[in-house]
Formats: sequence, structure tokens, C-alpha cells
Amino acid sequence: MTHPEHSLHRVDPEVAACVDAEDRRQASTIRLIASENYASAAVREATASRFTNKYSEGYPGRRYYQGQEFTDTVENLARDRACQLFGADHANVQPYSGSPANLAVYYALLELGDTVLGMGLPSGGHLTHGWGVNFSGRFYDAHHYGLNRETERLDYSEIRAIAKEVQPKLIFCGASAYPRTIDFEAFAEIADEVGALLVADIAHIAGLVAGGAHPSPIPHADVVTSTTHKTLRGPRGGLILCREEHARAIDRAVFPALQGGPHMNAVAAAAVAFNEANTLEFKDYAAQVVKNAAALATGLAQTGLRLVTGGTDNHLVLVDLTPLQIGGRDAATALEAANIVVNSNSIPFDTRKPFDPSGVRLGTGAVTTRGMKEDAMKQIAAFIGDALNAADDPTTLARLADDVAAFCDDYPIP
Ligand code: DSN
Repeated sequence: MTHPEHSLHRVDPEVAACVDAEDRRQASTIRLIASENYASAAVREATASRFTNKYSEGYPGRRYYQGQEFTDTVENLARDRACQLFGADHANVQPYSGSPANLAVYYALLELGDTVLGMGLPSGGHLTHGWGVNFSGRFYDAHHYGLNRETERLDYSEIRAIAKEVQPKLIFCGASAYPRTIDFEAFAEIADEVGALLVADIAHIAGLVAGGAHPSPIPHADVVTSTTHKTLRGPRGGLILCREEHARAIDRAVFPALQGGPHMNAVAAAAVAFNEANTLEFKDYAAQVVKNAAALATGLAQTGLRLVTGGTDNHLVLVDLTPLQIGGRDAATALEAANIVVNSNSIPFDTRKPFDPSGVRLGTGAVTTRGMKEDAMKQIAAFIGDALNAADDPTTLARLADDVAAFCDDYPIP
């Protein structure tokens, strides 16, 4: 193939080779990392646009540099579309990703040292929900709720009891590794009872919320944060939605307090993604993500694997490998050798260390984008079962890798 004179292939063949190889990897592997997806060609085109060249500190109509005619238009499109999609009063589309979005919420709504309550990392919460190694655990008086040991689910009466005891100023709900529906209304009642603000981090389930496949935290939460690239299928980026009363504080926290110029190429691409998510096609996609996760869970359980909570309500399945006597890291490595890409993950009440925990986390956002349905999930569950059984058998894993690549050929990537 001849490449044009100024193309990446001609200008920088080394980087072009990496890009091509990553394209091939994404096409020939079953990608089950629950936070990943395939953005559309339109989203990627906007991401690669010349908006990447523009500085635009400030907000539409109030910028610090000239030349903002089209950045203003595109940021307004992104903000309006986000508000419409989620039914929010106000949207800030400038956070660089999910952690900066959460940082902005702390900055906007709290003083240093204030008490916060969030889901513990080992139970499936996020680092930014007050975990000790994160700024949120270091600069705030952070407390945690976990899961019920029997059900492995959120226990709202226990969360209420902890909230009453620690009297947080802010409660974070939302998770990175929780396979069940989150009852935002119950969280709002608890927050109300103790006079706390409620922040819902929906990074993982934003696409399901947008598509009507998971209850929305709006109007229950004061603030909702998200990334734009997980089930929502946009570019890498962050999003904050909030009630009008918090709009000014949130906007001032994002800029000028914490960030400089927004990445306008990502903002433009997010606008595209919000539009794509506001369609019947995306509603079907969100519903299929959930159906696929359920089918994957059933298939995995049939191969004898133990699933945390016994199954799933959303896009995510958490497998407890303890009965197989294999660690999460070895399991993830074996699966990768078979062209199945997952991440090792702590399970509730894990006795192993976070870097080599007892579980693997699987999600169906990306495979559903490729057009896979329940029958494909059954096949994927069988591949996973075979790979885990052959975890120390490189020949079988190599054979499985060929089978997986051939299977993937039937599902082109966007
Ligand atoms: N890295 C994201 C995830 O995989 O869930 C959370 O930040």
C-alpha cells in the first residue's frame, strides 16, 4: 500500500507500526476489560481533528484567548447534548478524565479535611472515592462502606448506619467492579438523613444509564461524574453533571482551579458520542450489553466458575478464581495467551494482594459494539473455561488463540 507523503506511515513509520499493531490486536482479541470499548469512526475523526491545535481556557462566551468561534459552538453542543441525554441541569465537559472530574467535585464542594464516605476499593469502589493511596484519602477524612459478606451486595442499612456514625459531608456512590444495580434513590435517602451531598460516579454504567438499561442517578444525586469512554463509547474524557445550584462551583473548580486549556478535540468527540448515545440504536446497544453480560455469566457458571453475587445486572461479571487455585494475575496472563483480554481484580473480602488478587473482571461493552450477541457469549465463556483449565499448557493456549482470532474475524471492529 502506498501512503501519502505526509501520512503517519511516511513521517514516522515506527509509531505507525505501533498504531497498526494495536489495530490488529483490537481486531483479533476478545476484549473484555469492563472499562473499554470501541469508539465509532466519527468519534475518532473528531478526536483526530484540528481542535487539538486550539487553546481555549474558560468557557463558551468567556475565553481568555481569541479564535474561539468554533470551540464555543462545539463545547455548547457537547454541554447541551450531555444535559439532554442525561436530563441534567448543567454539564461540564472539560475534565480530562474520570479522576480529574472527581477531583473537581472535591475541590468544588468540600474543604480540606472534610469527612467523606465512599465504597472501599477492595469492594469495587474507585481510588478517588477516598482510598488512602489517592489524594482523596490523603486530603480528606475518608470512611468506607463495603458489601454484605453473605450476599456480596451493597447493604443499604449498613451504609446508613456508617453514615450516621461518621456524619459525612459528602457521600460517593458508584463503582468500578460491582456487578449489580445501584439503588441511587436509597443512597439519596441516606445522604438526606445525614445532611450529606450525594455524588454518583457512573463512569462504568454511563452508557447503560443513557440507554435506559440502568436506573439514572438524576434527579437523586447532587452531582454525577463520569468518563466518556466506557459503556458510553465516546473519546477518552470526563464529564460532570450537576444541579444548577452547584454549576458555578463545579465550573470554577475545573477551570481555573484544577485545569488549564480543555482538550477541545476530546470535547468535540464527546459531543459526537452524546449524539450517538441519544438514539434508538444506542438504546438497543445498552440493552444488549446487559443481555450479553447475563449470557456470559450463565456460560461461565456452567463451566463451573464462581461468580461474585452469582451473576450480574449490568455490563460486568466478577469471577472468583479461588476454587480453581489460580491467582487473578496468572489467570489474566493465560487468557491473554489465548487472545482474551481481561484484568485481574480484587473480589469482596479478598485475602490476596491487589496486584495479584483472587479474581478477574469481565465486561461486555466492547464485544457488544462488535455485534456479538448471546450465542457469542456462550462461545466466549467456553473459550475462557478452556483457557483457565489449560493455564499452564502453552500449546493448548496457542491453539485457543488461533480459534479466538478466527472467531473474532466474524465481528469487525468499528
Ligand atoms: N481504570 C478504570 C477501570 O478500569 O475501571 C477505573 O478508573
